[in-house]
Amino acid sequence: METTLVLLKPDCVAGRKVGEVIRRFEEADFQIRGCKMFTLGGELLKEHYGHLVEKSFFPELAAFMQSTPVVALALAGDHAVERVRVLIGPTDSKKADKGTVRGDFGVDVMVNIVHASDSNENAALELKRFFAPGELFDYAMRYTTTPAS
Ligand code: 3AN
Repeated sequence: METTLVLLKPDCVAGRKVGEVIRRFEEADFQIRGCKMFTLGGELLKEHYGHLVEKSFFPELAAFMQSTPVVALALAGDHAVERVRVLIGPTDSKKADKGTVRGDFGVDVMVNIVHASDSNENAALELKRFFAPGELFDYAMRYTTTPAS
């Protein structure tokens, strides 16, 4: 079991795809361990995109990421880091297959619906970045979701 960090970006939130994207993750057997909505502050954004601050497109990326609140998810499941990346498709939405989240809803490399951790090391860092310890939950299924007949 692994836990990975997913951010639902402004195009996902403003485009009302939050429910659909979360449905896909749940259907793929991921358990939501954490979920919160917030606006990305400048410091947090620079920390998260530290490897991109020097890039010419960073101001555009920052403006996009701060244009609406985002939703952070902590998703647990078998090989969660790799399986979530497969489910969302490659960074460039134009190169993503139909049936992947980015292939179905993304526009390009920036407007690409979601961010997801790309390694276990980064998942650990990113979960810590976006969730306080008390905001991550461990729980088991105790009630059925199938209505009694
Ligand atoms: P991923 O999010 O798939 O791990 P990274 O780490 O290469 O991809 O890029 C981080 C984010 O930076 C991307 N999700 C995208 O929003 C943005 N980005 C990457 N390349 C560009 C670019 N050429 N122009 C604008 N934004 C970009």
